[in-house]
Amino acid sequence: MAEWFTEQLAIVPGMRAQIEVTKKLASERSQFQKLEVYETTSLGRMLVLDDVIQCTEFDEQSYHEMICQVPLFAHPNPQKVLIIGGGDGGSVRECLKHKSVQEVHLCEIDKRVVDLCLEHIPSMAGKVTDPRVHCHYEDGAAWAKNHPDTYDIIIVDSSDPIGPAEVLFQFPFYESCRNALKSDGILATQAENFLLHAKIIKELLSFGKKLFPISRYYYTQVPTYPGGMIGFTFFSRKHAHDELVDKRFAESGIKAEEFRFWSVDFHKKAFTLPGATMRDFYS
Ligand code: SPM
Repeated sequence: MAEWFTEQLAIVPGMRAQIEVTKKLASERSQFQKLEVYETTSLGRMLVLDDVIQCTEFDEQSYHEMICQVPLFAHPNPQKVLIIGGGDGGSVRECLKHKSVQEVHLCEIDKRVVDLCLEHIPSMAGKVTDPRVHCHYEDGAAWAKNHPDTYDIIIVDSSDPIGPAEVLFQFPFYESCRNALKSDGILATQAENFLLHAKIIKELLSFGKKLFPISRYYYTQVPTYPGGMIGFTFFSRKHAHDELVDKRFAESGIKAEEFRFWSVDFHKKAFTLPGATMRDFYS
């Protein structure tokens, strides 16, 4: 019998979202957080961590394609990628679309996220067992700090800045990520909703400005997140987001049909924000 899952927005008091669910496929508490997987009425399977919707099969591609493909197509030759968080495997799947990528290091603090998603949402997690993927069940902040000058791309595929992910929204972590990148490396991070969380985003952009020559914010639509959209920081040591994308896509051998959301055009336009937000973030 159908029931409603409700997400109460911790950082926006008085706002909530509801999704109708038909079955609870998994529910447990790990050392780090509460984990749940649901079958929904019309949005496929859904992963929920600490009562916050992380992804549904309906629109997870929008989030994962955009957090991964934008830095990957902005880089001249991405070979070694670090994903911090991302235990659901959606970002791993996206990185492996690139033949140039030789190694993906998935640093997820909670192994149970990976296990549950492999079992219940294989459309998203199935590529985690690929031989190019190396799983490290460790603290991502410590991992970045201990691996200087190592990665072409770092993707911080985190939950919200409450609970285990809080440290991933603080300056020392961004400094470690900058140092863990090679000299032309790119960092993309989950960076919330530009209308609901402008204060958090401005703080992240201020970290970026101190550490990187290129510091930008872009976004995409995810209807199943309260607010309907989510954004990302794009911090680059050398190349701008739109400098190489046409050439890189043309030469990648990847077909446009492999993406539901990402395209060269969408990549470029995702950085365009409303006028007031542009002034607020960049002036
Ligand atoms: N691999 C997918 C992980 C998704 N992580 C981001 C989840 C953000 C959910 N909340 C967004 C809106 C409320 N702050």
